[in-house]
Order: sequence, then C-alpha cells, then structure tokens
Amino acid sequence: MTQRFYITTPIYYVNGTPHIGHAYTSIATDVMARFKRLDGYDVFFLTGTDEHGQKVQQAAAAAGVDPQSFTDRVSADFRAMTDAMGVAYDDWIRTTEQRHKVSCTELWRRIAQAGDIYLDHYEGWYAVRDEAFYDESELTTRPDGTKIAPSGAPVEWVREPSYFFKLSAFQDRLLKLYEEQPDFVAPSSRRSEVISFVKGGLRDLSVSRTTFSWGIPVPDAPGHVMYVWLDALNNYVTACGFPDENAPRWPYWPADVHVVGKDIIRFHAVYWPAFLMSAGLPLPKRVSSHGWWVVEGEKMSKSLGNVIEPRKLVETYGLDQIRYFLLREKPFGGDGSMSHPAIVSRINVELANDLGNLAQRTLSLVARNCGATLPARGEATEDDAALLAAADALLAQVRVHIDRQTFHEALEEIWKVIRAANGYIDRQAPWALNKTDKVRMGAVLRVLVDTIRVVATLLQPVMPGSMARMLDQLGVPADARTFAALATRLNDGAALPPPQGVFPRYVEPAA
Ligand code: ME8
Repeated sequence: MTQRFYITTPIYYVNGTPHIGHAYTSIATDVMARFKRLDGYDVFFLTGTDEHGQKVQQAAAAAGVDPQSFTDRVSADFRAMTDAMGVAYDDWIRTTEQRHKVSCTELWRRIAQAGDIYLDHYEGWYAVRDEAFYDESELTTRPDGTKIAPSGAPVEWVREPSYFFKLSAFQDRLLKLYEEQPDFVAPSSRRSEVISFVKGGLRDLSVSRTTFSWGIPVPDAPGHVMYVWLDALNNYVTACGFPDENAPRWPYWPADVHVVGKDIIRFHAVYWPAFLMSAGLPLPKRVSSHGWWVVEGEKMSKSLGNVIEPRKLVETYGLDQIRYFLLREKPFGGDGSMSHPAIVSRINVELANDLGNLAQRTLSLVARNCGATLPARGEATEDDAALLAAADALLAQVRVHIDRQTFHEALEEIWKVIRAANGYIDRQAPWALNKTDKVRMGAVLRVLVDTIRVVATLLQPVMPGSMARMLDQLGVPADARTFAALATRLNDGAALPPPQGVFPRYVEPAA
C-alpha cells in the first residue's frame, strides 16, 4: 500500500496583505510535498487562512467592512498569492467554513468531557497582534512605561470571564512526548527552548473570550467565543474530516509535519499536543520551525515600507528563481537577509552559469554532433564512473535532507554534482573529441545527459516549471520523472528536441 504523508503550513491571519514570509513557509512546504509525491507517497498538503479573532475583527472594522466580507476578500488574495508561488496544495481551509465550526465544537466537547475545561476569570496581559496571553515576567517595559511582548507587540490588560484549559496538568505528558519523540520539535535548538518553557511550569490557558464576538461560539456558553488559537490549530484535523472518523481523509491524521515559523512554535509544540491528548486524538509526528527573513538586514514592517510582496519579486526575477533563492540562501531553521545582489548572484552564478550553461553546452553538442539523438554510453572510464556514482548517490542524500527540512544542504549536495559535471565537461572537452573520437564524444555527452537528468529530476520540487522544460530537452518522457524512474536508463538513439536556455541571466534594466 502507498504510504501516506500529511503536511501542513500555518493558516495565515487575514488581517493584511500576504508578504514574503508567508510565501516562504508555503513554498518550503510545497517543496516537501512535491518531493514526497515524486518519491511515491500519497500526499495530503493543507494550507489556508485563519479568519477569526480580535485582530481580524479590528482589521475589518478599520477597513469599514463586515468581518465576513473582509475575510472573504483577504483569504482570496492569500489564495491567489499562494497559487502565483506555484504552491500545489490539496486543500485550502478557511476557519469560517461550516466544516470547521462542526469540528471545533466537537473538539471542545471532548476536552470538556475529559474534565479539562473550567470557568473562571482571566486577568492579565494580552497582545492582539500575536493573539497571545503573556505573563508579566515575559514582558519588557519601554522608556515611556508601556509594556511589550517578546515579539515587540504591544500588550493590553484584559479582565473578562473565561473558560480555562487545564494546561498545567499536561506538563509531565508533554515532557515525556519530547523525550520519547526527539524529532517532535525541529530544529534541536527550538526543542531545547520548548522543553525549558514546559519545565518552567505551565499555567492553565484561557480558551474563550467574551469581549468580542468574531469567533466560534463555545457550546452551551452564550457570550463566549473560542480563543482563536484553539480554533486555528484545530484546522489540521478539520481538513481530515474530524469528527467523522470514516471521512476519506481521516487516515491522513496524524500529520507527518507541521511546518511553522519560529514565532508560533509554542502554540504547535505545547498547546496543540496538549489539546489533542485531552481529546484522545493521535499526536502529529513533527513540528518543524524555520527562521526569519529580514530585508537588507532590517525587519520587514509596514512603517519602514520594506514589506516584500511576493508576486512583485516573482515579476522581477522569475518564479523558480525566487523559489530556489528562498531555499538556498539561508538554513531553514536560521534567519536570513534578502537583498537584490544576493538574489542576482544566486540566479547568475548558480542557475544561469553552473546549471543552465552545463545543460546548454551538453545539449547543443548533442544537437550539433550526434544528430539530435541520445548517444549511447561507452565503456566507463574512471572519470565517467566517478561522476555517475556521485549522481546515483544523490537521491539517498537529498532524501535525508528533505526529511530533516535541511533544504539548503539538499541543494548544496545537488550543486556538488553540478560542479563536478562542469569539471568533467572541461576535462573531457567533448567539443574537441568531435574531430578525433566521435564514439568517445558520444559516451562523454551521455554521461553528462544522465547526470543532468538526475539533477533535474531531483530539482523538480524546488523549480517545477524550469525542470519540466529541462527534462523535455533531455528527452525524459513525462511518465519517467519520478524518483523510482531514475533506475531505468533512457533509450539510446531517442530523438531530442532543439535545446533552449532554461535560466536567462538577470540583467539590470537600463536606467
Ligand atoms: O501566526 N520570515 O498567522 P500569521 C519568515 N494565524 N516567515 C514569516 C515571516 C518572516 N519575516 N513573517 C511571517 C499566524 N512568516 C497564525 C497561525 S496556525 C494554526 C495559525 C510566516 O499570518 C511564518 O510561517 O501571523 C509564521 O509562522 C507565519 O508566517 C505567521 O503567519
């Protein structure tokens, strides 16, 4: 039976326009989903929008629109952005959908039935921007006396009747989870943070709000809407059909990977498993968090006017170029800075030069000197065997990196082979062999074609459009582009289409 693989992005707040941070998370998740599909898995990839809560209600009011029309509009914009990034999700969830209300209501009932919910008053700090409660000890005081959360968000003092979730009762079970499943939180630096947060003691969590109404009603509790994070996290089971355990998608639960930014690790690695434990549902296998993008060294913010619209970036540099840059430029778990020179350098050096030129040089020689048909391999020399062995070993190496979400290392492994192939073509100089030894020239070109085929096949998840074009030019049939198909050699003598450059150099527009 095909193995299932369920992967998710966070669902994004619909309080503003999508920016490059959102696009980054979704593209990284898409790369993993595409990789797993090509590797033979039955993949379910979920993304969507988080539409309730005070922050969204305030944004709608500021726009002078009712919250539902506002969320309809912003969710559609997020979806258009996601599509424009080439993100191939299987379902787009919106928390204002009926299926999600049904699912949240049932989750609440189960947690309440387990005895983990009680009514009290919340009195403390709340940051609307983060939709999070903070302990006094977590805040810093500005020179003007106002307090801010660790994220920089302003906080306000809130006092209201509220239902509480007995989070404090889950400390030992959570610590056991991190102990028994060391891969539950990634990278390991984040795991240590989560463990020390939980070891520091957990307070019960306020899980309903009564000072506004834009949320899912708490069952049998007029005036209470569910805390937006309880509502939002539950999207991951809603999409599998919860509470209908006979739903066609229920077998995908538990998720294999929740991909999240480092800002929301606590919600995913502490609150979410505790809710699930209480409700008696299986736990996700991994929460993988990534670092932050800043722009030219500065945090993106509306006031600085440096918020990057992903669709503009794609217009300027090209879609696959941006997807490649985002995954290559910084380690997934770490932070990175985006700048024009850095993007141009990745495009011109690595894509246009290293990979584009290699394919172009190889394929134009095949077109010119081999009658545009695929030459046969010859008796392998040591140099041939070394390059082919490096190409053959690549899938296993890349698979390990993708499973750990170390995307930049996966790309570095692939680039080692590309650089080796460039060294090989220069040493073997097939253009010169055309006059002296046509058979050997064909054999050299075939080693190169076979190597580029492996590279292009493995790069499909990152650059789907460009690699489809490269594989067309290599004469790889559309049904022979899976990883399993790499085990079957291409047919000698197959006709190849005329080669065309896949990666144009980025040239500065005339001033
Ligand atoms: O937190 N660099 O939604 P959100 C990299 N609705 N990634 C960034 C980024 C940056 N500068 N800025 C944002 C929420 N992100 C909740 C999630 S899930 C059940 C509910 C990405 O719209 C990153 O993935 O604030 C971060 O976790 C997410 O956007 C936050 O999106």
